[in-house]
Amino acid sequence: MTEPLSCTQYSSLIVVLGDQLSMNISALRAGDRDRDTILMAEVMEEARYVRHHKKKIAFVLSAMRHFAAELKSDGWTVRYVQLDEPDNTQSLISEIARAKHDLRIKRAIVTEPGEYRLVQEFAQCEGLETVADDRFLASHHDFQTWAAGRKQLRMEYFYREMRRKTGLLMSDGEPEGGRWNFDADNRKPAKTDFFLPRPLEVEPDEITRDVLELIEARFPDRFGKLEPFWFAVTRKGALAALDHFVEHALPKFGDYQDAILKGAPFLYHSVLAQYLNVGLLSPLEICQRVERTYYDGHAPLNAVEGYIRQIIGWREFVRGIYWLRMPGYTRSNYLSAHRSLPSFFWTADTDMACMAAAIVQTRDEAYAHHIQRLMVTGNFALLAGIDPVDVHEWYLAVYSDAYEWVEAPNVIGMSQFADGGLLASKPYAASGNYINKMSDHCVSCRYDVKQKTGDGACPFNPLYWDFLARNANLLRGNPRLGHAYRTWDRMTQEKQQEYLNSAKRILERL
Ligand code: FAD
Ligand code: DLZ
Ligand code: SF4
Repeated sequence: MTEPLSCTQYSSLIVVLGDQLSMNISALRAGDRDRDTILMAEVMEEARYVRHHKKKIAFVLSAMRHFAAELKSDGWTVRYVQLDEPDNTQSLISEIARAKHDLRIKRAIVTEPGEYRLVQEFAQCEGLETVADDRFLASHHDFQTWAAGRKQLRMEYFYREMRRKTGLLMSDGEPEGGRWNFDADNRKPAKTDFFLPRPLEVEPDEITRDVLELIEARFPDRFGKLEPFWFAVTRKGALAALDHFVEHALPKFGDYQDAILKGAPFLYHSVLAQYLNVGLLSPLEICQRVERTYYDGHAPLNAVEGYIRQIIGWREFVRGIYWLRMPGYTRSNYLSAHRSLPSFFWTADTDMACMAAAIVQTRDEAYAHHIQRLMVTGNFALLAGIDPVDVHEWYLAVYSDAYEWVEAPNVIGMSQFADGGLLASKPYAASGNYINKMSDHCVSCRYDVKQKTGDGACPFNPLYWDFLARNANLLRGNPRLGHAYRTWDRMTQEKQQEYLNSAKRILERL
């Protein structure tokens, strides 16, 4: 005889992951707060699939604990499994199974995870339904439709669609100010006498202090400095960080978004990606808040347009590319780069001042701004021919905002050109001259940025030409590299050989 169905057998388990901390997330909308139970689980498997920075793990766990408390005070029943609980099975799949068994629930619902590996794992899980993650402006279907039949996928055109769709900075169907993109006004190098705002810093409360203790005890050998820990861990805190950015940094965001300045890890950047990527803020609310400052006369159009483009343009575009090309995208290696990641990416033990600064700041803050990621550490890895898988794993581990859907296209596509130009129209390769123009690091570097070859030369100089020569068969035809290859071709053979010999010595020392 079968047992009569108890009331709980009709209820559902609503699974909320560590980067799904939004009160209106689709899985919660599909649930019933009077009948269903929410599951949130801290598990080693999520902390282990790459060796995340201590601050990143602390941020996610503390934000999860705060979110669970908010759900409870909102009337939900929450089963929250802490990392150190003795019965914790330490994987999401097995925690879902354990909760279903304990609560005698047959059906579980989760919003689609942001990483392909979990989508695959969840697909094997009986009785687990996935609902779309609609916290983005473009659904998978929207992006596929946009991409279908296009020879080239370029962010700029996708971005225009998103402007039209959202109405952001649109006036009578035309872009505000008569242009879609004001980047030409946005390439100023920073100056040392700037007054520089810092992002909003939040004092850790008791919940966060408990998490910090846990992380120090359980992950003592992980990369990264845990304290001072100042990230916001609630929606309220994240909204305050948004207000702070808009008031103090946004007006100069555009002018200096490509600059690098010693001792200024944040410059005029927003430092909001970690909040946005776990769902404490939504892309549209950020953009609407930022847009308002333009119409209120508080920030210029080049700053506001530039900022909105990063979110409704780049962020949505890279997500589209990720889901379009997974699985397989993270193993792309168009340039056949196979060198291992040098250990100084973890220790910062290098005489290259720009690299050391970016890595130290990454260790201390779990943050580096876009140009450091792209034109310093990323550029070095590209020029040195580091295996894109190594580079991808490093970036996924070290930044508090890193999740594969956004990190991988930026690393594999934009920074390492490992997808052969699907995402970027040319490799972001540059010699020391670019870093010198945009930063103040070179003046105090052991290397001479003006010296082209030899022991004291800035390593980016010979590596740049070595990169172009090494990959000529794949890159020479790229129209955006025409000028560089013409310069290379005009050099004497002796000069070319000097570059190649210098680069060889640097690469051997790695
Ligand atoms: P801001 O400079 O203030 O920019 C505003 C917002 O725009 C960001 O918060 C972010 O949400 C969005 N944004 C800007 N550029 C991009 C971009 N290229 N792709 C997606 N969103 C963008 N971003 C991540 O969120 N996670 C990552 O793991 C990540 N890895 C990166 C790796 C490399 C090699 C590169 C070149 C870029 C990477 N980015 C990543 C994009 C960008 O560098 C970060 O979003 C940004 O530095 C986060 O700091 P911020 O919040 O101060 O951004
Ligand atoms: C990043 C992270 C970490 C460190 N820990 C957890 C965790 O214990 N539990 C959880 O639900 N999520 C965690 N996350 C976020 C997940 O890794 C993230 O949801 C997936 O990578 C999908 O994007
Ligand atoms: Fe970096 Fe070269 Fe400048 Fe040194 S000289 S800071 S290595 S670009």
